[in-house]
Amino acid sequence: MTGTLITVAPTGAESSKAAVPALPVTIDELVATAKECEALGASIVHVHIRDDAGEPSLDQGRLRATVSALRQATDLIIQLSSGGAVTDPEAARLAVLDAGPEMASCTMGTVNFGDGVFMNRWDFIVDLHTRMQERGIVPEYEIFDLGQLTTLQRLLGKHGLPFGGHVHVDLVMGVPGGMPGTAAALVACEQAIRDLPAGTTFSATGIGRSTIPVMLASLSAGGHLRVGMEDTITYGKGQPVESNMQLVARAFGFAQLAQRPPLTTTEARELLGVPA
Ligand code: KMH
Ligand code: ZN
Repeated sequence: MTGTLITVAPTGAESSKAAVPALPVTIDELVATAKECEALGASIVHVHIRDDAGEPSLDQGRLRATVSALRQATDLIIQLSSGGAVTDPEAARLAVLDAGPEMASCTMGTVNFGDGVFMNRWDFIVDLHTRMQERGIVPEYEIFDLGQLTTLQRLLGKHGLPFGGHVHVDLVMGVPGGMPGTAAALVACEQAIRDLPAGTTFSATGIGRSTIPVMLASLSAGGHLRVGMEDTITYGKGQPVESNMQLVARAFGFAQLAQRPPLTTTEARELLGVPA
């Protein structure tokens, strides 16, 4: 087994700064967080941005400024979210690719998302995948439910491999409306991933209290880790997360225990087919 890819997802689109004061929402906060998480073993940063009021945003100028600031300050692989918030229109989500990230997320289907609906029509998925192929952006295929792996198989069969040729998926488990964050569900996904192109890799994240079971199951099954305050704002019972660094440090410790130490950013680029 290889070492462990650690992705940090520091902000997301769901929590408010008022409710979670430690959430990084400004560019300066995001860059400071990214630098510290890189030093602790993260190799990818999954980015959602906020506006001046701290609300989720897909503003093109701010996306570009964020990519540039992260690139200057870190060697992390910059992965922009094309998922945004459940209220974001498709055109704005497609335009995220114009900001020039190395990677972007690409969700494989519609899913109930708490009280909302995270819409991902087939034609929209094809559009995202094709534009990423054309622009040299490596996708991370986001999987919220088992059947979305079948959709990915169909996508690759009809529209070809992603830029770089390597397929990497992220299992987002425990969203109310999606698959549960359990070892059993993770193993079912790992079995289905065997039907994808040889060498396909996966990472996994468990929302809320499923974060630890999913981390342990993923490491055991040969998968990688995504952690961060996008997914987890409670460190343990009655204990709010203090910072993204606290979550990356825990993931680092688990990876060491599993004898799969974190990959460097250079190793992560090699694994994922992201140009240096
Ligand atoms: N915020 C969710 C609605 C992604 O980043 O691509 C979608 C999401 C997935 O977080
Ligand atoms: Zn996201």
